[in-house]
Amino acid sequence: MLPRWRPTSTKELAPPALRRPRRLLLSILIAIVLFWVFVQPNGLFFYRRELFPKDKRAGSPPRFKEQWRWQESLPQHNTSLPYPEGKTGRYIKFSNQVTRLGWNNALNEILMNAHLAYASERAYVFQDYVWKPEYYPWAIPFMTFDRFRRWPHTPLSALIAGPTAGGPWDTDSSHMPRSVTEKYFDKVCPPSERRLINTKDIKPAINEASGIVIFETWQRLLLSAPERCIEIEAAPWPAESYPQTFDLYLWGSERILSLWDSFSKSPTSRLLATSPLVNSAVARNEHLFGGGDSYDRMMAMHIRRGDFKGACLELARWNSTFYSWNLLPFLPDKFTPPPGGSWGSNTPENTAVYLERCLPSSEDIVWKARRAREDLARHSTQTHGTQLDVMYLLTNEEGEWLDAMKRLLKNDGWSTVVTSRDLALNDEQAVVGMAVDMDIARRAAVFIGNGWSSFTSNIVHRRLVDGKEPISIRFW
Ligand SMILES: Nc1nc2c(ncn2[C@@H]2O[C@H](COP(=O)(O)OP(=O)(O)OP(=O)(O)O)[C@@H](O)[C@H]2O)c(=O)[nH]1
Ligand SMILES: *[C@@H]1O[C@H](CO)[C@@H](O)[C@H](O)[C@H]1NC(C)=O
Ligand SMILES: *[C@@H]1O[C@H](CO)[C@@H](O)[C@H](O)[C@H]1NC(C)=O
Repeated sequence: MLPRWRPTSTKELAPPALRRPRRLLLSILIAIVLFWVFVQPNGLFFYRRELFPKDKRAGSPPRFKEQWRWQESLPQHNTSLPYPEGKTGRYIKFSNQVTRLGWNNALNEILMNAHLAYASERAYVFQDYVWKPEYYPWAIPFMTFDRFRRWPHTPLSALIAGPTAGGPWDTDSSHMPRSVTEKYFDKVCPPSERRLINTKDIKPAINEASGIVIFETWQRLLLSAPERCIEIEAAPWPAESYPQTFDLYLWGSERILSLWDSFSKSPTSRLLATSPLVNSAVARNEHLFGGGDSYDRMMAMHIRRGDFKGACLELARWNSTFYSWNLLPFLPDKFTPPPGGSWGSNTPENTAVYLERCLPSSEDIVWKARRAREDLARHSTQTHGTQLDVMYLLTNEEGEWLDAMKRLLKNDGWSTVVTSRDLALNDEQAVVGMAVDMDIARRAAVFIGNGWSSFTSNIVHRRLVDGKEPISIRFW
C-alpha cells in the first residue's frame, strides 16, 4: 500500500529565504537549532511519537555483529580483483533507496535496483534495511546516544540471500560484478571519484512512463557513463515526494507490469533465496505444521489487519488499484476499481466493495479458503489430488478475533491451524519475523493474499519465480 506520509530523509532541511523582521528570523533560527538537536534523525536526542508502545519485545535488540562481519569478508571486497570488479571495476549506489518504511516497500525496490545494476554491468551497492520505527519489534528509547537504537537497521543478508545481498551470480553471468557493501564502496569509490546523478535531472521526463521505459532510460545512462563510480542522489524534498528510481507511484500502478517479463526471468529473481536466519526460523517451527513435508497440504492466508482497518478506507477513497505483481493479468481474483466517486472521495457502495476485498470478515475468510481449496483440486496440474488440511495464517492481528478465526477454520475441516503468533522465534529470528511468514507462504500449496499489500506482492513474486501455478495464488 502507499504510505500516508512521506518518510523523512536526512539533509532535506533548507532554511527558508525570509525577508522579515530580525526577531522572526531569530526565532526561526532557534527552532531550526532545536530541531537539529532533538528531532532530526542524527540529532543528539531522539523524539518518539509513541511513548508507550505496546506489543514490543523486552530486553535489548540483537546487533547482528556476525552478519555484518560476514558481509564485510565477502570475496568481492578485494581491490586487486580484475575488471569489472576491484579498483578498475564499475559500481552503482542508489542513495535514493527508500528507508524507514515497511520491509516490503523496501524489498521490491531493492530487487529492481539490483536488476538494473546487473543490466548496467555495474556492481550493486547493497545497504542495510532501515526500519520504520513503528514496525521494529523493540521499543525505541526516548533518548539515546546510540545511533543503532535510534534508527534500528538490519543487515540485508539477515533478510534475503542471493546476488542482491552479495552472493555469486550463476555460471552464465559469472563475468558480472558481484554486489558490495557501502563500506567497500567508500573505499573503492571515494567521494572524489564519484559521479553524482540527482533524480531531479532524470525523473521528471519519465514520471508517467511505463516501467520498461523508466528502466531502459536508467540503463542507457548507467551503461554509457564513462565514470566507474556512480551514486544516485535523491532530489531534495519537496521537488519530489518519492525520489526513488522505481517509486511508489510506479509500484502502485499497472505501469510496473511491463517489467515483469524481464524481471521475473532475471538472475536477480531466479537466484533470490531465503536467508540462513529465516530458514533456521522456518525449520524450528515446522513441527507445528506436522513436519517439513506438510507444505503440499498447506494453505497460507495473509490476513492484513491492524493498521489496514484505516488503510482500506484510504484505498477506497483514492480509488486504488492492486499493488505491483498482484496486478498481473493472468492471476485469478482480479480487482477493477468500480466506476463512480470523485477526486478524494468515493461512494458508500464502492467503499463497501473495497472493504469486502481489503478487510474480509471471518465468514468471508472461511468461505474463500473453502473455494480456493476446491478450485485448486479442480484446476491444478501440480498438486495431484493432495488434500489440504493445514492452515497457516500470516497476520498482524492478535487476541480474541484471531482465536475465533482459528476456531471457525477448525470447524470447517482444517485440522491444523497455526498463526504468526504461534511461532517460537529467538531475538534474531524475531527481527526478520515478516520474512519468516513470507517464506512459509512461499512454500505453501495455495496462498491467499491482500491485493493492496506489498507484503503479499513479494510473496506472489517468489511463488511465480519458483514455478507455482496461478491458480495457487489468490486474493480476497
Ligand atoms: N510477521 C508478520 N508481520 C506482519 C504481517 N502483516 C503485517 N505485519 C507487520 O507489519 C509490518 C509492515 O509490513 P510490511 O508488509 O513489511 O510493510 P509494508 O511495506 O507496509 O507492507 P504492506 O503494508 O503490506 O504493503 C511488518 O514489518 C510487520 O511488523 C504478517 O502477516 N506477518
Ligand atoms: C585478492 O585478489 C587477488 C587477485 O585475484 C588474489 O590474488 C588475492 O589472493 C585476493 N586477496 C584475498 C584476501 O582474497
Ligand atoms: C476509479 O477507477 C475506475 C476504473 O479505473 C473509473 O471508472 C472511475 O471513474 C474512477 N473513480 C475515481 C473517483 O477516480
